[in-house]
Amino acid sequence: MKTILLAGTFAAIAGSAFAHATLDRKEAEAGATAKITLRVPHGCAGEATHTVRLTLPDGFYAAKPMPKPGWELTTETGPYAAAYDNHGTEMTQGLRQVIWSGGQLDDAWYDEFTVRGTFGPDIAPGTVLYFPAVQDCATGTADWTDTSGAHDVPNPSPKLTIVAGGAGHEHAHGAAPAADDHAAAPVTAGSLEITGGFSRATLPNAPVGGGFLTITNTGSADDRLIAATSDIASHVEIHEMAMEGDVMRMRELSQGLPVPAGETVTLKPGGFHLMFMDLKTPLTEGETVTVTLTFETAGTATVPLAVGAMNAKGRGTMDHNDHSGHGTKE
Ligand SMILES: [Cu+2]
Repeated sequence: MKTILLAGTFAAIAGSAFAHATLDRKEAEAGATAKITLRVPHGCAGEATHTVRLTLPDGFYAAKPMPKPGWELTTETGPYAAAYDNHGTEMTQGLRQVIWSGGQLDDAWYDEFTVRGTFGPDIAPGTVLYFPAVQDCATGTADWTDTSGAHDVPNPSPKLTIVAGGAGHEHAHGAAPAADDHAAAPVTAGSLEITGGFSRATLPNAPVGGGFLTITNTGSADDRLIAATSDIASHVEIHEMAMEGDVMRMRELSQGLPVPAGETVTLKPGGFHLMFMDLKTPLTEGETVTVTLTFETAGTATVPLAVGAMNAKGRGTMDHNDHSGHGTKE
């Protein structure tokens, strides 16, 4: 996968009698996870700012605000206009507004307010995303909420322009690349057979990744996946997707994942999955990583995961190739 370069062209702000509140970046890559920082250059007509409210646009998801010493952080969440796929998890809602309050930012001072999030992979290059902001002062406000895009309005909203992503998400619906045949062979542990292991490429600064595979219990006793470890992550969790109200969310299976006798359990995007927490290194398409699974009865099994595209739906060799020489027979 190509290296992601966040194309930051930090052009000088066009001259204006009073500096506006702006973002520190003019552009962001579709599909990239990045920080956006609101720059607050002055107060409300001379007054000190005690509250800063920043509204996040559709297209900027899985966002997290950065707390600031001396300011109380509150947030508002709400539905997204469209759902996002977050390492196999469907995200339909999230952070929509961040409020830093209780501060004291003198008119003569300058400060920055930061949120980190991901830009939707399917946003067309050239799309402008607006991050409207309002400063509250003792008696007045400074509002930066005009999203018309017009020049010379007194209160332009902070904004940035989406540029094409470099992560190759456009080969969206492909499967993981064909890894070497050895990696595609099933791994066995006791009466368990594990096949089709794959993962998905991540952006360079992604905190988590997903792992997917199929476990078949050919025996006559139930078993249970109780733990997983990997060199690529500080720890690995076993997750499921579940509906909470009408929102699909992931949660950890604290009791592990049952693998009943004679049945096949599939870990796949949108369903059960392994979650690599605190990734130590980005996952790169075409590489193979390993995860060691621990089962209650069968013991441990170390399974290769072929890293596919960021939205790979399966392992290439399992989905498309007729591997008559390799498969469940070995
Ligand atoms: Cu998860």
